[in-house]
Amino acid sequence: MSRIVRTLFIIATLLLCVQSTHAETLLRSADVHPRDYPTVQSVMFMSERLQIYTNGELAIKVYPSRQLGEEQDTLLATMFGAIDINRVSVAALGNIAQELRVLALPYLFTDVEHQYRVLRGPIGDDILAFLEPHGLIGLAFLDSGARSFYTREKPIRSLADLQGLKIRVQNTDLSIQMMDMLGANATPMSFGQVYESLITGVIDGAENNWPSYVSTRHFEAAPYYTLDRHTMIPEIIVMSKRRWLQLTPEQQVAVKQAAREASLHMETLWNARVSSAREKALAAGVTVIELDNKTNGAFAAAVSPLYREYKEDPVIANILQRIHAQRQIP
Ligand code: BDP
Repeated sequence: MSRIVRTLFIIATLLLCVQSTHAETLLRSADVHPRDYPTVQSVMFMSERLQIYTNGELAIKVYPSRQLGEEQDTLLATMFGAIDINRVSVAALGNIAQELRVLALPYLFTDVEHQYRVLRGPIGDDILAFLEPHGLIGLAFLDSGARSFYTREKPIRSLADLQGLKIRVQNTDLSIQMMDMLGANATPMSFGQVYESLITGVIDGAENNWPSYVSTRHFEAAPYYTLDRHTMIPEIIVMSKRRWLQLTPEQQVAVKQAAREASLHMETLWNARVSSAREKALAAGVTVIELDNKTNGAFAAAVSPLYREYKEDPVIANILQRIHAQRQIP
């Protein structure tokens, strides 16, 4: 089924459901991850808070495991108003609101504290606001750790090892450009296709964080995990602006508050999941490779031209400058 047909199908199905249920109290939320994954658990937590704050007027039903489709498809449906809430990777949103690509730039954050200072403060709020002209309300960011490479046949210990490897990337221009600069052969595809592509050898590797690497069982097919941590692209909870405008001002406040609390709760869920995912992978015999400073430096240097290019956009240049100013605790 083509992407457009699939999206129209989702929209039609959901619009039918809207008529037959008490949709004003039940917000539908999409996620590609399974029920026990921290992002799904975090939106479920948001639902609990929301029910409390609205005296049961609003609740969220999460559809996990790509039940409503891949991220790009469900995002379109969210913009149309057929899906109310969506938890996606910020990378997927960079295709819709260009300004958000800034958060997908490699080696942007020095550590997770730097990322929290940016995302939980005024810079984060300004970035969320870029979504509104595109029919989406940015509610909150969620942890997603760092993305690193994993490969099927041989470990990546240096840039030389990466040359010419077919690496699955998220479907964005930025990730394709980044792989080109690193010398890999970028192969964009949706998240749901990666496992089979690894098993069949259509790709040599992919890149993701610990929890995704393990929950998708990619580690079974690609047992070499190189912790180069090239990006720290956060997750995000967005809401359809069409549905948002149907809420009362009090309900809007409650939705934002519940999302903010879900975002803080996610930190605990995330850290626990990173540890358990790592243990599971190690127990299964995954080889973990840490790069030395020199090799890390070579990776970062290879992708640094991206910054020159992105800084040509004055809006992105300004956000970048503000993000860099948060490297040290102000
Ligand atoms: C995971 C994100 C998910 C993305 C996926 C991907 O949580 O939203 O769809 O990466 O690589 O880390 O597509």
